[in-house]
Amino acid sequence: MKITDVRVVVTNPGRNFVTAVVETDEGISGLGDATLNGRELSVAAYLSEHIAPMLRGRDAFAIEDTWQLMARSSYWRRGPVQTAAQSAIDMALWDIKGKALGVPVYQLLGGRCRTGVMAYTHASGFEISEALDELNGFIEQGYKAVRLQCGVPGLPDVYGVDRDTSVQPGAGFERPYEETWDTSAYLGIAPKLFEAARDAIGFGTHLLHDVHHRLTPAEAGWLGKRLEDFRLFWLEDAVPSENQAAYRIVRQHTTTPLAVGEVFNSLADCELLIREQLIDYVRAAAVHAGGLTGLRKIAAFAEPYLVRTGCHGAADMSPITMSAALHFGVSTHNVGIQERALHPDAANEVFRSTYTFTDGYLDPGEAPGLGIELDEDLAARYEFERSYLPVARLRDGSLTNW
Ligand code: GCO
Ligand code: MG
Repeated sequence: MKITDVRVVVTNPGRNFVTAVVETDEGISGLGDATLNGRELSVAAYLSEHIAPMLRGRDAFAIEDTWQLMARSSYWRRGPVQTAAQSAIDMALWDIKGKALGVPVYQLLGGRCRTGVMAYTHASGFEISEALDELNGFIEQGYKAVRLQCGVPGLPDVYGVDRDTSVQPGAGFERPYEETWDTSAYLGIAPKLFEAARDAIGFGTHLLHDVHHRLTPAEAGWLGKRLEDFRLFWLEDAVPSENQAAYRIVRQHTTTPLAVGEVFNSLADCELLIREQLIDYVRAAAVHAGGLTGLRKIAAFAEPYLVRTGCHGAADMSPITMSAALHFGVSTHNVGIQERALHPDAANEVFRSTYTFTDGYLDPGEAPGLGIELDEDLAARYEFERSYLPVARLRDGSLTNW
């Protein structure tokens, strides 16, 4: 079976998504997610200008070889744009192979080794009481794990709080929206949030928390230590991970489990973190870490170091990435958890999926391939809208990580 074309579909059913549609001479096509939030069109151009011409005429079943070709032929390897394009093609080729052989992709990855993938979703509120109300609502819906965020006194906007995360942040802004960040105020409130949560719900539900790359190693060690008694499932992105060795400091100071990696593009980004067992969960996602092939390489490396996966599952990746994560999730032994943020209804109409959520666990379903259908006519009705993620400034006006 030969690849005849790679088409790129850009659509905005509530938020922007970029999809690669790989076509073959046997009439089977495959779908891959190429969405890079805030820089979407760079990947669309990379795919149509640089990847599509190279792939026409190639064997659609040669997934590993095509993956290597995309990585090595770029010479300037890795990076989010190149990797998102590579990831989309990789997912689409797994989708094609599953459809051609009449099996769900998880069968190609080794078959089931668990009955479902535990999901976590996001509860938040500016006030701790509001966050706890949301938390209780998700527990009633069956969630076994919930990420919990609350407002920071004195700050009008805080990452992860009271935003409808299904819609595009910053949509309609000509420039990135600017927030203010205050580490000291945050460190004052975060332990209170988890103390209140454990008082309210006990220890029957896993709690997670995302610091979103904001702290120094010493601050992160302090926070992790303060949170130990509340037994978090994980503390995410406590410090920026460009300096992987910085996690040695965090690790020395706390036994709170650590998760990193939604921005990783390759094993090289987390090799030291995993090899020195500085983290407990790697957050790499199929769309940004080389597709299913890239994700599997990271997971296989992590397994003997007892590092598990917890793939990024924010709403800014399309349902194709979620489906890929679930095929990976039921067939890969060291999968720990899967993030689940709901997509807007319009996105679920454009991308019709077969995955299900039952009593806290996600399942990819039994449809051949990835189990996603793209309604291209409907997609064409939702035009791309340029938007930016926010940025943050400290009180002295200098930029910091958002
Ligand atoms: C998460 C992430 C997201 C990111 C977003 C950026 O843990 O889900 O931190 O909320 O901010 O994916 O595009
Ligand atoms: Mg995160």
